[in-house]
Amino acid sequence: KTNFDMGYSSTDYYSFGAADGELDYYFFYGDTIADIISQYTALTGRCPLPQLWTLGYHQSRWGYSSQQEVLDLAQNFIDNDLPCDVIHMDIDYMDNYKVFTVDKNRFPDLTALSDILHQKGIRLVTIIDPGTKVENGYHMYEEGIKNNYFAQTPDGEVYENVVWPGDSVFPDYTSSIVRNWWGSQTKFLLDQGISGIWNDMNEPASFHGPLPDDVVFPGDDMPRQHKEVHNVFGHLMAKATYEGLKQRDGRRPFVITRACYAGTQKYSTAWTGDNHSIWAHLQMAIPQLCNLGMSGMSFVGTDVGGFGSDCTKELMCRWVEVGCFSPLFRNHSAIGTRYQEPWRFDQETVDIYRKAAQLRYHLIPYYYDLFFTGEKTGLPIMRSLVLHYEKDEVAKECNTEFLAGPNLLAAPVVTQGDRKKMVYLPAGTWYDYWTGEKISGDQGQWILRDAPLDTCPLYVKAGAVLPVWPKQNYVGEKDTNQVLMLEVYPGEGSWDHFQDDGESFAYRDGVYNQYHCELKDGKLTVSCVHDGYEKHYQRVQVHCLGKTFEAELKDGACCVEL
Ligand code: MIG
Repeated sequence: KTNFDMGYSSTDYYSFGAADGELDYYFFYGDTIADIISQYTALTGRCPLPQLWTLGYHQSRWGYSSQQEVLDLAQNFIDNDLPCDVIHMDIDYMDNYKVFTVDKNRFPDLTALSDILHQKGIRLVTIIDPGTKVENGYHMYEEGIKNNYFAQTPDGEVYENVVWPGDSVFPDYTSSIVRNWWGSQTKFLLDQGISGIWNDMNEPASFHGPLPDDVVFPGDDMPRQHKEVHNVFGHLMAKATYEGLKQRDGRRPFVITRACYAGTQKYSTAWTGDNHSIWAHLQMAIPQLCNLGMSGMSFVGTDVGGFGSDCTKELMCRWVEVGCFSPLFRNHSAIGTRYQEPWRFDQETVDIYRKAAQLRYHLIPYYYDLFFTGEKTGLPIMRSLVLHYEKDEVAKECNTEFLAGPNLLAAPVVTQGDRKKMVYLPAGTWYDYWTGEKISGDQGQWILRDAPLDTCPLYVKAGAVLPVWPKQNYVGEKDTNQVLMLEVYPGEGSWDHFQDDGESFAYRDGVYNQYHCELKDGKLTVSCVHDGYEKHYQRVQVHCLGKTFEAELKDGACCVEL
């Protein structure tokens, strides 16, 4: 049990401590915030490159509860010309909330469902909770009981609490044997075409009060009490899931978890849990996600639109304008609340939603590059201004805007009723993404920008080279390996763009191409500095403030005069 007192008892000092046992201290020294993040993630691990499709749009709700409902949902995205890569299935797909089972009445043929969706470019992710139903004849319960896989009372009985399935037991993920067993269950879902796993309730949550401190996790002959295990329970469940998927599927696993700890970035993405459809929670999303990023968790998102309470049209539009920049882009809402698919509001909402989602798909190659380099540096995708402008006093306090990588600055409206936004631009030259207007300043400056409901003010740094995609409604809809599309903003700068198969671990053995782009003296040069992947771009298409330039790539290189 740990406590942090950050200026509560006194503004003169911070303190932290833990009950029982000794603390291990690690000190990081560096000149910049980026240095410190790099060192911290060298110790705790870095977010691995995800599969490309995971950067697309995810639609979720508790609870889509029949095969037909999921099919209709997918069709609505297609009919509304809205991009979508993933549909998440919440607890209602399970038979009586029993993990690694499917309710045959509601989902008579999950394999057929995922096949049909795959043809439309849509994948399924299913939820899994740790709480395992107490029921004789249920394979998870029986195997776990036979092998002592569950947490115990101090007297050595199996510990029970109540969660969704009713009386439930809790797997001991501190044991490598239990993690392997749990991981092996992913086969059941993979065999039915499931593309990723969503881990929920892994604090662990329980309905009849929290697990007592003295519940025992036997481990690999290393019994520990709940009070010692609690903080890493979700982390270890994510690890079990990641490794299970990796062994069986081979591709880069997609896991999303609610509970995590230092280092969970190695195994899983995370969402920020049960927020509400209120403006305060949209406002909070920005510092929350930026702080997670600074703590090594790069691949994170909020429930877009808010989980609890009823979302309004205006809030939905503003939330998607933040969500489209968050690394994990998922709309999710709770049972009993207003439905939150964009067409549940009105046509204007659908159009605004489409604009934001299309922008996201446009920028996926830029995001993918950020993940590619992030695996080496530990730097997050979504960044507080202070990460790049440390000496800027306004940047230190700025929670109403954020950077996506080093070159994009998003200043979304997060206040009800506002149709203008006070935007802070740090020193330097910026371009308005929507109008191309150039704004320069030797010092940071505040500007007032019109921000009608369909517009998230967005700025690009001078010298930026942004790799982009043509319009796609799902990742892989078009062949994007022929033409390298770049959006370029006058100035000096460079960018490294990566091309690989977007799903396997082969990039770790050098199976990727790296194109170094250099922008200087009105010229853009592109050169392939690592040639390891069989597909190569044939041409480069450069967009620069309304003008388009095309060039052939010869031996992976070209030079474009702008
Ligand atoms: O007790 O699975 O945070 O995303 O929809 C609620 C149902 C359990 C909590 C998760 C939420 C999910 C819900 N779960």
